[in-house]
Amino acid sequence: MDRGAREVWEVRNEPASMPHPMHLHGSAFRVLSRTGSPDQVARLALDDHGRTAGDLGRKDTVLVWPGETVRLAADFSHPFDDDQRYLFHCHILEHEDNGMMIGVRVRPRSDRLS
Ligand SMILES: [Cu+2]
Repeated sequence: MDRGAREVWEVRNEPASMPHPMHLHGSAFRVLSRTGSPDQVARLALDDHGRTAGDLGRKDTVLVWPGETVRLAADFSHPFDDDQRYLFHCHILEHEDNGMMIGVRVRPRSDRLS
């Protein structure tokens, strides 16, 4: 993607799973919604989007509970004039080491290269 991108990511956790603390290196996001939450999380919701108090504000980590879908607004608009790679991964080391990690490449905006 190009620098300046603002994306919505949807992170889903299987119902028969465990909570995964999903972390984005080097940038931040906002939690837009949390659906499919287990009862103990759903009853903490503060709004119609299922968000809890811990979801408010800029975040670099979000806990995704079993059965949940969490939508994130990721923002890569901060200035940087070269390629930059960001990692998004589960913060549980065994999960990260077994593949719960992706890299996102952000290129300089093409209109700034000339
Ligand atoms: Cu995990």
